Amino acid sequence: MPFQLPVHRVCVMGVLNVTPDSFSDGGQFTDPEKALQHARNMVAAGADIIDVGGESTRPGAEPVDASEEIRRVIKVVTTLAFGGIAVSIDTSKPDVAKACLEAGAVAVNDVTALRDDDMASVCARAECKVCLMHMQGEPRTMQAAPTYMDVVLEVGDELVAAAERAIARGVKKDDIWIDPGIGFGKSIAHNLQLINNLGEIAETGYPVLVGVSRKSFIGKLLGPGEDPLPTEERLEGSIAAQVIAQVRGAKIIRTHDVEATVRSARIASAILSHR
Ligand code: HH2
Repeated sequence: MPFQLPVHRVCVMGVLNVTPDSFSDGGQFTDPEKALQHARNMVAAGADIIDVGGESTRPGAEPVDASEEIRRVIKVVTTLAFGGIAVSIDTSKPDVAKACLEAGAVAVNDVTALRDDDMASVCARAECKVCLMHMQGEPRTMQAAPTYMDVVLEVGDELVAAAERAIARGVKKDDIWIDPGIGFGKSIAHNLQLINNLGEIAETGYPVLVGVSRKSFIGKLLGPGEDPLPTEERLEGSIAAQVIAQVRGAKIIRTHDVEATVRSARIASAILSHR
């Protein structure tokens, strides 16, 4: 069954990292049974789709090869998909995407916006949803000195160009989501500008996905002092950022904290529906 976004509310994407080193939940779900239980809990709390990741993208993370990434994710993807849960695979590697789509995943979430040429044909063949995320540089070095003349304009233009490249390679326009890539080659000010001006990116017509959950700009803004607030204390900050993103037109919210996200999104929607 092709995955469809809900019509009258935002779509909530629950994050499931089966990695040893993800920035906020690394090592918690490397045991497939624990991962499956966590995914089921997120669905029970209202997640529409589960984003399974087998390689951390945090700055400085060790890259893994495709066979190790497949080994990490495949049992979880297969079991969830077989159980009727919509699964997205968070990968930049065509072999990983292909294995997971064959196992029943309905979406590919690529933080490199299909930089690898083979990704587009894998996605086109599967007719899955494809999330194209913006990143300046690559994870190892992206936070060194992110530079833009006009971050909102440049990110929007580059995402539209990535979407057009994907369409030229056979991906259907209706299957594309775009994502400004909060924290991926962005300073704190860039992140804040992107969230506050998300409407300009939403105007492109592609559904916009936003991932702010527990990200470092929230920790740094909340301090105390020079020390960032730890990841497990970033819920309120994440919700504030998500609600602004929703008000500005985000259609999909990627989150580690599904229940709080679903509840806050419902209240935001209720308010927004009373002009
Ligand atoms: N953020 C992360 C990973 N994948 N995909 C999209 N589309 N948008 C995002 O903002 C995004 C993403 C980073 O978060 P997480 O998966 O929790 O961490 P890690 O990359 O360390 O596994």
